[in-house]
Formats: sequence, C-alpha cells, structure tokens
Amino acid sequence: MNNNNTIFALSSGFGKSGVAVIRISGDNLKNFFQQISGHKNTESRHAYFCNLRDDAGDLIDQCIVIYFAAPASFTGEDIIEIHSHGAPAVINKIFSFLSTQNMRMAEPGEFSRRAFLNGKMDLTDVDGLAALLDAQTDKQRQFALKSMLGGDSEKYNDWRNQMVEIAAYSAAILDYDENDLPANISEKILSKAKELFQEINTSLSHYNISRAITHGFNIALVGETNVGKSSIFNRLVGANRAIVSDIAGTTRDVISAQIDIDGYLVNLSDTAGLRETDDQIEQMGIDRTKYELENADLVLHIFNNKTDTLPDNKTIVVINKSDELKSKTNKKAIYTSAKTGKGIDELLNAIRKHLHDALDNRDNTLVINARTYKLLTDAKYELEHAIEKFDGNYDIFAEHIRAAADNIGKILGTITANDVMDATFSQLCLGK
Ligand SMILES: Nc1nc2c(ncn2[C@@H]2O[C@H](COP(=O)(O)OP(=O)(O)O)[C@@H](O)[C@H]2O)c(=O)[nH]1
Ligand SMILES: [Mg+2]
Repeated sequence: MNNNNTIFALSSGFGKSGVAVIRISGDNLKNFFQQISGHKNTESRHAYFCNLRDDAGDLIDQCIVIYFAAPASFTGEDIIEIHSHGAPAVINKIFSFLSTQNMRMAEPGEFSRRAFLNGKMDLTDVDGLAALLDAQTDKQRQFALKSMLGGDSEKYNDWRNQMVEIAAYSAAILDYDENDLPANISEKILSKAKELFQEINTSLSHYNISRAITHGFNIALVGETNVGKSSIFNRLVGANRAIVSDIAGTTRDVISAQIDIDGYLVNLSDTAGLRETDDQIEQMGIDRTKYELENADLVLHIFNNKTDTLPDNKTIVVINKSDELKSKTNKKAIYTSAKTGKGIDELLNAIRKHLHDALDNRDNTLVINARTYKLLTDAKYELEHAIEKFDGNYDIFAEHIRAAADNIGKILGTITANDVMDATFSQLCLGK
C-alpha cells in the first residue's frame, strides 16, 4: 500500500443514524479489502457482508463493504466503502483502526481533488458538486445537478474549442496562401468571434439568475414605520416552510428569513423602514434598509391607504390594514390585512408570479460563481478587443482569441494555478 497516500473519511453525515458510509481511497486496496471482508475472490462493485475486526481480532461492527477498482471509481483510484452502523462510537472505532493501517484522514475536498487530478471531474463539475451539497430547495438541487453532471463543462468546452479553431485559422492566414484555405475564411472567423462574444455576454447577463437560484431570491419589505411590515413578514414566513428564521439582531435592524416558495430559495427581509431620523441606531437600520433595497430582486412596498407608487417589474405595491378601510380604490395595489390574513394568499401569488417570471425555464443558465464570473468577463473582454481592434492584423487578433480560450480553460481547470484549486476544493466538506 502506498502509505499516507491512502485517505479515508466519513462520507455520510456525522451523528446517530442507521448507516454510516466511510470511504477509503488509494492505490492497490484490493488486498486490504480481502483482509477486512474475509472474502478471497472479491469482485469490484459487489456488496459483501463482513464482520469487521481490528488487528487484535476484536469485532468492531457488522458491515457491508464494497470495493471499487480503479479507475472506475469516484476518485479514479481504488476505493473501499465501509457501510457500518451510524453510531459515533462505531465510526470513531473504525477511524482509529484505519489510522493504524498506514492511512490518514482526508482533508476537506481531498476526494474531489483526486477525482479532478485523475480527470474524473473538471472544476465546473466540482463547483456543481459543492452547490449540490449546499442545496436546500428543489430548484437549487436541479440547477446544481445539471452543472455537476457536466452540462456547464460541455458549453465551456464547446466555446474553448471554437476559440482554439479561430486562433488556428488566424495563424494559418499568416502562413498559407489564401487559395489553400477555406473560402472567405477571414470573414468567417470574425463573425464566429462575434457570435462567441454575444453568447458569453448573454451568459454573463444571467449571473443574477444563477445567483438568485444558488443563494436565494432577495425580497425586501419596505415602507414607513407601523404600516405592518413585520406583521406581513410573519404571515409570509408562517405561510411557507421557513428554512432559517430571525437571522439578525435588534428590532431596528433587518430581520431575515429563508423560505422555500415552489422550490426556490427566498431570502425575505423585514426592514426598519424608511424615514428621516436623528436617532443614530435607527439611522443604521435605515442604512441597512437601503442596502437591502439595492440588493433586492423584488420589493414589497407597504402602505396603509393612498399611494402614488406604481408597481413595476421589481416592485409590488401593498396596501395593508385593509380591515380598517372602507373601499379599495387602487387597482394596481394588493390589499392585505395582516391582522385577519385577508389578501395574504393574493400577495403570495403575486410573489410567485415574479419568482417564476424571473427564474423559470433557465435551462441554458450556467452556474456562475465569483470565480467563473471573473474569468468569463475576462474572456468577454479579450473577444471584444479582438473584434473591435481588428485591422487586418491576424497576429494580434489571434493573441486575444487565445487569451480568451485560456480564460475558459481556467474555468474548467485545464489551465490552473494551485491557489484556485485550493479555493475550489475547500468549499467542499470532509468526505467529498
Ligand atoms: N388593524 C390592523 N392592524 C395591523 C395590521 N397589520 C399590522 N397591524 C398593527 O399595526 C402595528 C404596526 O405593525 P408592525 O407590523 O409592527 O409594523 P411595521 O413597523 O411596519 O413593522 C401593530 O400594532 C400591528 O398589530 C392590519 O392589517 N390591520
Ligand atoms: Mg417592523
């Protein structure tokens, strides 16, 4: 066995559970597998029942063990999975046993790093995996899964291949006679570069969608003090499955809750309200309100009676305390009573509509995080330079196209620096 290059970790969650899965990854694990399983002619990917014993022969637990022969495994190395009972004492005992077998505990993300180094995953797949492990809602799960299964890599690889081709033809134009090249090649490569620029630009414009699905769609409740913002907030949180509630501090500060609406993660913020004040602490609350407003994907602007404010694609106008009103004259507003609950369903439906209009059917949306956003933007500028500065000099043109291709390569990790890798893998938990 290749000592210390063999790593192990708990791949299931820690705590009392029916079954725990401990994964071991390294070179040549077959002998060790035969030793612990007690079976001689073991096959890859078969489940074996075994009495797992330590070196002294004492029983640790009754387990199911599976051997995955390299390269057909998650990491591309030999992998052993031990399915034990999920008691912390059992897990700890197995860990101490494995530690005496020339193995060590894996670092966070180390399994995925090996999968990457062995060509099993590229960096966008790893990003997708990290997003999947973080998924709390159904839409987050779908979105992350698509990326993890290579949907995004396919797009990036396609872009990169086209760029490499354009750069190659530009070089050929310099070196070969025009008659030896495809007809109208110079026009073709220029229009191809323009198409790529457009596509990348469109993808970048979807960054907000990616962000809203991955980190939540931000909805802020604003309005003057006492119009009933907090009461409506409570109604909305109560009407939905609240994932996390009451994130923030004092009553004058912003209170947030994460709720699940139709599978989308929504960050609902109850703000301090907007008004002039001499009170320093209240001013801080109002500053936070302004911040929430700027970051909101949707604003619920709450009033009590008349208002001139009109709804738009980012604002729903709500008139609350309708139980105290005689007539409903504003056709553009939604009338609610946080007191009786009347109109809350209508408000919820209006929110749903905004949510679906903004985020539905975004199958082509790439999972874009800060790292990929930066690289995509750089690629876009390289293409823009190549196209705009083009004056018949194919040398410079090709150089910009190659730089764009390199940026896409960095997204995939085909070209990469260690710090980028560290940052990508450290977002993963132990055992992944
Ligand atoms: N009659 C009536 N009172 C309400 C309604 N919503 C809130 N209130 C009351 O209005 C006051 C202010 O509500 P609150 O939610 O704290 O308002 P906020 O300052 O905008 O957060 C409280 O006394 C609530 O009980 C409503 O729909 N009808
Ligand atoms: Mg309030």
